[in-house]
Amino acid sequence: MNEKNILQGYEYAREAYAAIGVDVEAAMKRADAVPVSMHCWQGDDVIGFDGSDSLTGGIQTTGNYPGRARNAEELRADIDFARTMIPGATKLNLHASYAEKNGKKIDRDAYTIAEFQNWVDWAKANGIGLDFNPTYFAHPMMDGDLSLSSPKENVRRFWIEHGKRCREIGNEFAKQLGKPCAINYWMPDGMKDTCVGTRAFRERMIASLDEIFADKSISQKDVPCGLESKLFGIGVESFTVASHEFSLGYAIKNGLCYTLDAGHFHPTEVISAKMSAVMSFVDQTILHVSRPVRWDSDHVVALDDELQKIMDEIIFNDYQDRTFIGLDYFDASINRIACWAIGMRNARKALLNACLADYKTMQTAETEGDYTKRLAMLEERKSMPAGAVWDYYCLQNNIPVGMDWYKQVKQYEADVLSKR
Ligand code: RNT
Ligand code: ZN
Repeated sequence: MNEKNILQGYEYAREAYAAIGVDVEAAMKRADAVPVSMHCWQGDDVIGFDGSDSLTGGIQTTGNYPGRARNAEELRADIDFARTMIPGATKLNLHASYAEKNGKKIDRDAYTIAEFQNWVDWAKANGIGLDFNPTYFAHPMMDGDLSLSSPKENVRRFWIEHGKRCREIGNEFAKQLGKPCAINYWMPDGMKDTCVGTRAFRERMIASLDEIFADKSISQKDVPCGLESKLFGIGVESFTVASHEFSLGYAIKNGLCYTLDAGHFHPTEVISAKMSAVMSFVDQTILHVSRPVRWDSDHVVALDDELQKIMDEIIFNDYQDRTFIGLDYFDASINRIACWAIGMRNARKALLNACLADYKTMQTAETEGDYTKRLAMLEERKSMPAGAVWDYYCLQNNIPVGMDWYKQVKQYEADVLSKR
């Protein structure tokens, strides 16, 4: 689209929003400042670089589109390129399995900042913060799909040490980058078939977590840690140790964050409906914005009603300083860099659209019991020219408008990805 048309569209949009009392410049500024954490694992099908060649833990990447990043250099180059198509405050969400061991014989229970220093240097050069995740899957020390709750003492010990190392590493990230490092603890622990000793698994999980979070010299302010719940995984269908009630309960009791993943509930449940309930009892939440299609399929985040509702909940309730927004999906059936561009742009579009809503007037109508006005405003909002504001916002930030980014992805595919 040419610049003249974008500017004309923006003029019209600015006036249309001004007519309903919305300051478009202020909305763009507010949306722009909210960080969205981009998940590194979309770029290589969640394989990582610390020795595994397949995925376990009940999660699955499907598809075999060419061009997967095979090492940290390739992944960083792909992320650099993806970021040229994504406006706004961005963080990178790293998994411990993306350690660079440089030939050193070292395992996950002993990782230090040294294995991640390249990532920190890269983040520093790009002026962005890092978030982090211990990797409790795809490793020979997993006891099937059990880690922190395994009946085997040596298995638990290994993974407890891993959990501790990750807090230490996250603390270093925060120190070196001057930005908090949110760490998400997700353990796939569970059973394919009926568990008859559920209490023991949960007690072992609690004891392990207690050890991991015992060191209070690492502050929840610099290194906010969260527990992610899950309903079930592939091959882990009947029992999940860190279920919703378990993870939320542990988080509340121990002053941790709770992590809501959009794909980790029954198909008719949505996390947008849970956010203010959870926020009533925890200081902060981590979000894994994903798109479950019939199951926890981790499809690329689309600009659908639920994504909009998630962002509305954050903005309308003023939760942006208490919510760590991250994306979590992995699609290997289409261009992986396009997956990042599409999902991240959608998250940012929904954020911008939330900031463009005249929600204060709607809230007043609601308080006054004028539900007719509330619905009328909600519906009129859907055909407001938010797209024209988005295009202008991208233009201003030197980010491709419309399908322009796709041409660049195809070029990168021809020049870089096809040669892998
Ligand atoms: C799995 C969880 C978890 C992972 C990532 C890779 O169901 O959602 O967050 O997707 O940690
Ligand atoms: Zn998740």
